[in-house]
Amino acid sequence: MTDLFSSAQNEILPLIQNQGELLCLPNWLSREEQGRYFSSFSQELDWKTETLMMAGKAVQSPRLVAWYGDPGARYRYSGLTYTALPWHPLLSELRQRLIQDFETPLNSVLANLYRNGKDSVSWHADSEPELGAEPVIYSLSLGTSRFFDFRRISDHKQKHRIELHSGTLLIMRGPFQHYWQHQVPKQLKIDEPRINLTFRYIHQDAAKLRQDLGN
Ligand SMILES: O=C(O)CCC(=O)C(=O)O
Repeated sequence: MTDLFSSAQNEILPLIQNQGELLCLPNWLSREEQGRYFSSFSQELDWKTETLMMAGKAVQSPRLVAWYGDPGARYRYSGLTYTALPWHPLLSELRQRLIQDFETPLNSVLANLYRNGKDSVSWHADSEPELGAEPVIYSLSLGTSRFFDFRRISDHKQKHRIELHSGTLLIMRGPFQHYWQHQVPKQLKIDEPRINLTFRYIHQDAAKLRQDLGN
């Protein structure tokens, strides 16, 4: 496992050419902004445990989630359909900033709350059909630092680790989700919380079709 960002903490790094790009922008938010957003989101978002289907069994996710977006934004994940809540004003503010900075359409955000190091998200790719062929995911970290691992789908030995600090914006784009899975592993010594916001563009027609087909 290599730490790809150890030598260049303040640069934008296109890491994996031809297999998607992972760009890391440390300090995308100032310290004051990080504190303000973290405290509002931890208190004001509608945090819930997610029920995931694993090998035919319903299990509770080891983190809390909240899903916000434009009216009608639906997302199907692990056998369940989520309907977005109306935008929280500060999520909307961040979305506008991303749209302006990156000239990209965004209509929803999945928020994750890792209450401490026992919370995690296991290996997956953000490859649901409603995200489109080459989704661009804008992933913003707030609160305590956590590891973010990614590995090649066709060869799990090709595995890398970066550490995401508060205020960092990570962008996954191009065919990244086709070639790589990612996870936030448990870090049992950590007691502090972290919030992650993944802003996305959901193609509504694909989401509706999938819901109608029940898959
Ligand atoms: O918390 C993170 O940095 C990643 C979250 C994630 O993988 C997801 O929401 O799909």
